[in-house]
Amino acid sequence: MVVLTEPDIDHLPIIINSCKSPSFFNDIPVIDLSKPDSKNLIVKACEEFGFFKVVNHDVPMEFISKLESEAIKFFSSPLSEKLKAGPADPFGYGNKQIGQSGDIGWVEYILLSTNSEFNYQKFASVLGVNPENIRDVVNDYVSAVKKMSCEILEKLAEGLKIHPTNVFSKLLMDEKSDSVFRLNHYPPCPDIQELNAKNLIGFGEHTDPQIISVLRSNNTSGLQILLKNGNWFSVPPDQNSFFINVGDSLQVMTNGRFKSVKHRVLTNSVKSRLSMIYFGGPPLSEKIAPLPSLMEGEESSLYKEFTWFEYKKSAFKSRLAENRLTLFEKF
Ligand code: GA4
Repeated sequence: MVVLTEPDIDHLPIIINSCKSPSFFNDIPVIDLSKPDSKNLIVKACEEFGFFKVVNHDVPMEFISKLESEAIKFFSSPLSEKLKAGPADPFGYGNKQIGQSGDIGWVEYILLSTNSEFNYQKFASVLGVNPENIRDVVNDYVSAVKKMSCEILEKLAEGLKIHPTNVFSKLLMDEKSDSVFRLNHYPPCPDIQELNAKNLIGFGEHTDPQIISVLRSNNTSGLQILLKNGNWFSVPPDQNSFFINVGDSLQVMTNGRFKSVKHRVLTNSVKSRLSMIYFGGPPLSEKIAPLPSLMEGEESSLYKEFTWFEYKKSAFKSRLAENRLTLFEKF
């Protein structure tokens, strides 16, 4: 797929040299959603890594493949057409520019709000189809992934012995849930070989601001996570499974017991990577604070009180790599 504008390598401060290739993270927790012990394993994975892989999910393969083929068609369109679906401010088509504060990466994407019709018109006009067609394809996928996310969050609450168990999932189920959906395409960048480098930053290191993120990608590697020991590890790709991240909001709601995981994506010189990510967020007016039922004894909240609207407003002004929660920490 020929898609991005010419790489302006000299201006990409983002080359990662081949000597430092991180190892594959082979001990990634794998949660089989059909197993009764999954609730405890989810809690353990969130405590240890803020990250895990889910198998035996009920998301129909048909929804995944339909969305993937529409995404491939979209990203294969001429750049001049794709740009008509932009700029991403924050929703729409974006090319190399991430967010509004000057971050760049070797990536093109579509960012959609899960409850706005306007998105689909932009997307559909590039594909030359009716907005309803594309909306149905996205909705089928997002609804199934949202259902799975709620199942995971309910198991999580059960594992934490919190009642009622819909304390997290109700935020995603709320009709005002402020959730986002993103399609990322990382085209190969052959030019980096000339520079003796193997990889380029596709999407720079960051944590996700929401409660939970659910990622599915094709079989191209690139995703890396930062472990507590300070080392980056590559996540082996698996197109039949989902990868789950703890977001900043879940970190706060568990008073830091779970940590939102830092992650990034590297682009290579040969294979293109396509990922679809659902970011489950609360309604804008929701107060984000540690759950009283999770506070033990004299434990006090590590965070000042804030609403999701306040957090999101400050997050969207920040640089990608920033620790966005610092502003809201008490100590
Ligand atoms: C990271 C998670 C989601 O992709 C996203 C991103 C958002 C954007 O692409 O506009 C942000 C980033 C993300 C966090 C900091 C700000 C906002 C880019 C950026 C520099 C859609 C989100 O919700 O936050």
